[in-house]
Amino acid sequence: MSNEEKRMNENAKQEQLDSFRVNNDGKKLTTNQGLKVSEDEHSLKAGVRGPTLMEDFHFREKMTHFDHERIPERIVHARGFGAHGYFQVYEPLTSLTRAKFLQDPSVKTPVFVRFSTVAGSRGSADTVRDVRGFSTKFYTEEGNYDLVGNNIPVFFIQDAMKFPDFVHAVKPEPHNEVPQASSAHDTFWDFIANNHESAHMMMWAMSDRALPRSYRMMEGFGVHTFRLVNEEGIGHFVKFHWKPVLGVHSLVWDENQKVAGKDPDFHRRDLWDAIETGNYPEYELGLQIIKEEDEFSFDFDILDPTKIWPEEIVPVRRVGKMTLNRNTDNFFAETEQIAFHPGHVVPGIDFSNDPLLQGRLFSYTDTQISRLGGPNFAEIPINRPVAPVHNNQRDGMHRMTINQGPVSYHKNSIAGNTPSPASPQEGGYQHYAEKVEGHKIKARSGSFEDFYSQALLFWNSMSAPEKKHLISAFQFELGKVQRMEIRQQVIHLLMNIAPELAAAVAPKIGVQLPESAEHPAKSPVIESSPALSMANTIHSAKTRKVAILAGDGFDQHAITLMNALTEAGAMAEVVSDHLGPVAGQGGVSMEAMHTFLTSDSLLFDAIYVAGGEHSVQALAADPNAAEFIKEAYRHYKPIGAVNEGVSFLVKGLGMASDSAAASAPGIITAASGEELGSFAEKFLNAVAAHRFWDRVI
Ligand code: HDD
Repeated sequence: MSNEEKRMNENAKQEQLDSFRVNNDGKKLTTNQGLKVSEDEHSLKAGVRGPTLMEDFHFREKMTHFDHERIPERIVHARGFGAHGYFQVYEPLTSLTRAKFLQDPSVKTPVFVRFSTVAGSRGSADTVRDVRGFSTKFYTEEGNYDLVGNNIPVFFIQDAMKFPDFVHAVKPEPHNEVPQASSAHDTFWDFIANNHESAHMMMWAMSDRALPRSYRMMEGFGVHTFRLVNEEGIGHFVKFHWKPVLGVHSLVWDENQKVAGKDPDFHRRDLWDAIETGNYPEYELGLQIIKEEDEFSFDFDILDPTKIWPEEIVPVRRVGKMTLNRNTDNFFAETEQIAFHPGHVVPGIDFSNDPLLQGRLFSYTDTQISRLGGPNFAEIPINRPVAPVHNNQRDGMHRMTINQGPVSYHKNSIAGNTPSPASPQEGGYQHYAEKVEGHKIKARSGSFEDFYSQALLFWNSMSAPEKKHLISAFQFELGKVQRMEIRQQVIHLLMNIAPELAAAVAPKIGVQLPESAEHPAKSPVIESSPALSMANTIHSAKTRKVAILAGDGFDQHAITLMNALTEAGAMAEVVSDHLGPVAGQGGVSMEAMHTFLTSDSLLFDAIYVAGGEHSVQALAADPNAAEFIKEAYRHYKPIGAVNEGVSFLVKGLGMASDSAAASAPGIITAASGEELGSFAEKFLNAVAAHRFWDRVI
């Protein structure tokens, strides 16, 4: 198969990467020059106790390489995790776009996705309150297309000119580099207080959306308005969405903070494990489309990146699905070296005049040049398109290709004027011929000035528990702000959005509640948007992690439940007082992967306490076992127990009786034959419900 034919294939990218993959298993150790070395533990010395000799080229090479192993981390989104997969469109989108990868449902376009946090450094914890990056590189037959988005559909600022200011404010403060990966500090809130265009985004960032349960359970958004252009040159405004098949789910704040200590790699481990176990993460691609002639039909400016297009007004059409099915071979080579750029487009996808987007188009190449060490980063294996590359660019640091012949300029006669530009019919990219007129001016359109109404729409759309979480997020974050004036200013901002919210936060952070709002929010375009609330998402037990608490002597119901969980696609893992086989009644056995010391309730979605007198005695002997239940209860998670396990649960939670436990939300117990018969179904329903917010904590 020629290279040109290969690129049509779902595995085209993997086949290309194969030629760069190296496996050292069973091989002899060599230098970078291919020379076999006979010794790798001692430097060459003049006498065993004598000085090391300069001529030890192996030592010099090994040490020099080590000395230069680090590259600058990304200025934002430094911590991330990636995986390979593919994308398939459901039906041809010919009427909207000429992009080839959006035409043929039988074509699987290879992708690489990188998820990230924004503010923290490369070694920071996964579970912090932050926006998550959601970047996708489609290796299409027409070249790479990058959709560089976030898990929140709006942004903090409206013009890229302010991006360095915003990032300086949210990053650790420069004098002492504190705090790490957190917006709960003075400079961030000082920025918010003085830049009210952030109001809407700040509501999202304080909501549970900023605490995802898993990268597999987050939405993704292209944020900006882009353009789709069809074969006839007709354009439509578009917003891109990723909709996770498992629904959108979050952790609770207390859990989020503690997981950062118990397992700082929580999200990357979750994604890695899901792919390794064949539970491939899936996301549907959604499009919101606005016709060119309707550009001014809305009470928000469609170019403003701090605004959503409410889904109830502009519905999301699901047009395809992305599946992530392969982990990386090497984190650095793939996840760290991948370089995204919102300006990597293919014919049929174009830009809008969103001033944030336009500024991004400059920043991404610029940053890769210092991060990846020169202008040839597109030649790094993970960044190479599967489409062939032919141009007159030459030389520079780390050039990989060997371009033949004397011609490196256009126009030429030596090579018959090739490589030659392609006409649009031949696949050449043609910019959308938008007519623009205007005076040069450093200013912002008045149509971008409504900062509060969509922030209010977001507030109005939250369920009661989500509102409660938002209030405590503001109390926490502002509670960490040292300067009283900043806390006060933010309350003035909240008054503009929702006085009810301001009133709930002000007394807890020691500032005055103003009598009225300075700029009360206009009524939002619709009263509330159900699509914004996570209460309305998909609920499923699939891939949920259930801890089976059991010691030797557990009763056989645990096996029945494990089977039911596995059948429903949930993940059951045994936690015991010892690792290895745990012996149950009647000769059954389960394998404990964790002990109460090596694991924690925080790392599971639900808990089941097995029956069996000896088993329960073993649990009672370890105070950490009772902690499992208490913590799960405080985090609103489902807890199940059967037979003798019920009394362990009742005692652990300090409840008055078995019946009090059985009537508490999200607690499923069974002791009689009939109850045991229906337990698995009830417990699975509880696992699928995820959290029981009406529980009294
Ligand atoms: Fe950005 C990285 C998403 C605004 C400048 N950005 C970066 C990444 C994501 C986003 C997901 C990580 C890519 C990866 O995984 O490697 N950025 C966004 C979104 C924005 C946004 C959704 C607003 C809608 N960004 C934005 C602006 C600028 C930048 C306004 C500057 C003008 N972003 C960068 C950057 C980064 C970056 C400095 C750092 C590392 C990189 O590009 O490759 O160029």
